[in-house]
Amino acid sequence: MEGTIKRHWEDVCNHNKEETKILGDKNDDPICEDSENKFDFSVMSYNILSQDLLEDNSHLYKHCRRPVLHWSFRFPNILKEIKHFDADVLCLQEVQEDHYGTEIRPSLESLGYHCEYKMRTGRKPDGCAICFKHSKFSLLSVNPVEFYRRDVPLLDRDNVGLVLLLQPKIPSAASPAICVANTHLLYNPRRGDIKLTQLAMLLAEISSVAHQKDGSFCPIVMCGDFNSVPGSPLYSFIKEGKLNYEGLAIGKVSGQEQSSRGQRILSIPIWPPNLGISQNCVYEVQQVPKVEKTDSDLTQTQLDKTEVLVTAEKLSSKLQHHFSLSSVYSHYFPDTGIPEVTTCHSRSAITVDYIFYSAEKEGVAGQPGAEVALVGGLKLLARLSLLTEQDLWTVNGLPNENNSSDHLPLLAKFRLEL
Ligand code: KL2
Repeated sequence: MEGTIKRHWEDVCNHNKEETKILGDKNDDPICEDSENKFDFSVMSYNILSQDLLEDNSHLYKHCRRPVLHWSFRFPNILKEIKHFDADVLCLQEVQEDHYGTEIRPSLESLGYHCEYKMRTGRKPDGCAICFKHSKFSLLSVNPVEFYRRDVPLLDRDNVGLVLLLQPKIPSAASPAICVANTHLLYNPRRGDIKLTQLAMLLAEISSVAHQKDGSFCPIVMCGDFNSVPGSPLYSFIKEGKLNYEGLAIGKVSGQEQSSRGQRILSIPIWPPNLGISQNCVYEVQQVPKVEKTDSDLTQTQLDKTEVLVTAEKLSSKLQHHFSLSSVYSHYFPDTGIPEVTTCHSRSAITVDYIFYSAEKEGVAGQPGAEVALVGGLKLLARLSLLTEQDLWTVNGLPNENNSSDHLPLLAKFRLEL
């Protein structure tokens, strides 16, 4: 027997730390001050380890007892975990298509989830799913993203993303929509150029989905396995909203591996103009207006947009995006400085999975004690604590008897103030 690992809900509001055994108490909502006009919801991000990928990369799982690696053993555990945590939104990665059709989707539907799925391209076995509780949201739009592009030689990998626009179900008040994105970026530690471009494509799609009439964005939750570690250039770009990649080796983008022997430097720009995505990670106005129209038919706005395309995209090594994203996790244990890990097998134990969210901005008005204006965004109420590599090796690493993926599920509770 391998024993169980303890994860507890960290109450981000009042820092009350309460230990609950894994698969322990169900109703352990954080005790934050109660607000009337609010919508609370929880999100899980979980790479469930596709069985085909497990078998293709079996050298990573030599530390495991054979029986714990069978899908017939793993799936009931994964389902039990999902059922226990009972999140309102699930962002799952490495969801194998055959298992999705026969077991995963039917099981989740019977738990009250609506499921959307985007399979990887190029005959890959798995994909990303976003599932949400019928009782909490209605579906406004489904927006799959394929990172493979026949017309862009750089983009020859089959990774995907999925972006949903969800409407909170609230009896009385009006609520903005919530944009939920899920992805599994390229693994290859040496190809940071591809990873950054995949990320830019996902951000562009999120921009177009989360865009509101007044020019602002609705609240965003962006989950996934980004195959990049905390503090890496790719991670910093997500959090800071900007990145100057001049002179950066492609193997340094994700921080998965130390060595960068003989590595190419990122080219400027990283992706070609025909991708149709600007250095600000938004879709470019594609078409210069048709020739049948005379110049006098063009509005000033159209001309301005064309102008922007020509002038603003000079060879710059700077990327930007328009969101202000925070990470649910802080990636290190505050008392010891030891790293949290989200994946652990015989070759590595690192953080590569994240839940990013648009944080509520606190616009403080003038003097101390003045009313704090809370605008847009989400408030993080709580998160399920992660573990150290050492914690995980005390239960024989991942997957083990009780934890049936080589990743841990990440969980957050959010509040939308209305
Ligand atoms: O790191 V992962 O596992 O997010 O948990 O994402 C990829 C890897 C996943 C999808 O491609 O398969 C795993 N060495 C180690 N792991 C690999 C390799 C490899 N060469 N190729 C794929 N994966």
